[in-house]
Amino acid sequence: MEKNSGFATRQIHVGKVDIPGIAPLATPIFQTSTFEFDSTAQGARRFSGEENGYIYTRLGNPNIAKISEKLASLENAEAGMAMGSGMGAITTVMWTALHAGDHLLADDALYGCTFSYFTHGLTRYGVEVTLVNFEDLDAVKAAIRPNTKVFYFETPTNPNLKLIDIEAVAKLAHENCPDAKVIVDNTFATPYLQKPIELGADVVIHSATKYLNGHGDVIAGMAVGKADFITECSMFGLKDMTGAVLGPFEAYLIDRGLKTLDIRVQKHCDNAMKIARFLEGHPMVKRVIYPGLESHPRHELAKRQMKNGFGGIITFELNCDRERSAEFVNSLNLCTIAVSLGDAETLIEHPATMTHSTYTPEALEQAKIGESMLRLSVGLEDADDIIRDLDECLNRIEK
Ligand code: LCS
Repeated sequence: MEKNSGFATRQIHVGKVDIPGIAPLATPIFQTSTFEFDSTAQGARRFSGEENGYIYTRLGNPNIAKISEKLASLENAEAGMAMGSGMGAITTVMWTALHAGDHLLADDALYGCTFSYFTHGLTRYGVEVTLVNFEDLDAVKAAIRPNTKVFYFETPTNPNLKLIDIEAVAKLAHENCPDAKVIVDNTFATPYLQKPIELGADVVIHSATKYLNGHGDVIAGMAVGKADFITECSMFGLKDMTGAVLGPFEAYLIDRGLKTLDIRVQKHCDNAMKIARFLEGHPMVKRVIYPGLESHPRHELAKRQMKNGFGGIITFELNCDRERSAEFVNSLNLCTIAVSLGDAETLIEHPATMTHSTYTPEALEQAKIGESMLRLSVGLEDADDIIRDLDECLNRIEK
């Protein structure tokens, strides 16, 4: 494969594992916990790093190495790694980047368990944590401390689809804190829509459970960045701190999912655009948040920062009380009530009582995560069928 191959070619071909004498098209699953050494001397050489080669699956495995190299290529990063969940990726990276006494500055709208890990977890180990609205660069600047070591945010944010200007935050962070890391959770956008490393971020994190795998059958996490830092995350953060290793079978499924990432995400975006417009025009809908709509407060940033489309997630609020809003959700047929996102099936959930139930009412208010917001992860079904389901159930509660 040529070095300058396009995205689609790379999502299929990067990281090919050669097995002399067999040459299978698909990479077999290396379902093994450990690897044989031909002698004690070879074992010692592998452990000391004198000789390359596999040792033990927590330290490396061909299926995991393949998807790590592939995602690094798709994100235009030097190196990548995979972990047993998105939370495993976040904890591994943060426990590598931060020490007691350091300060973490993060956006206030985060996936609920990330919020909980930062505010209840890291603070127990002497890390100072401040959450501010990263849309407001003056607020970010004012919150910087001499010990700020990590700037962390999602964009678009879960669940309220706030957009953070990656380039502007990275510039501000690096100018004011030269040794701090800018870490972006790119789960909602995927590298097909947005490449934070090209915009100045140091590390990109994914819940690979979502679009990267795309089929709702795997829990996984990934991270990419500079080779030195990813090696430290791998050989200290993952190996010694979290042990959040990904299984070879899960890595195989992610490799398979990645082969169709661009066409899946494109269809999620096309469907979401149609559905967002439908919702915006329905009298029972009070507000629709979707980066592709002109009504999104940062639509211009979305056009600049996200390529090919605006993602598959729509957040909306209805013109009714919580009880009728729940009635609407409960009556849906095609749309399934479930957390997670980025799957072939359209999923709907209520963030305030589900994915973001870790937030206090005050923190929800600060992060502008409305108690009545519904989050729709638009699937790959026919957009007209999803719209029909939403329309029938909206009309039913309107009466
Ligand atoms: N980052 C983001 C932006 C997420 O949405 C999630 C999970 C994670 C990290 C953690 O990844 P995991 O450990 O689950 O692989 N988000 C979920 C959600 O919104 N619904 O269910 C899970």
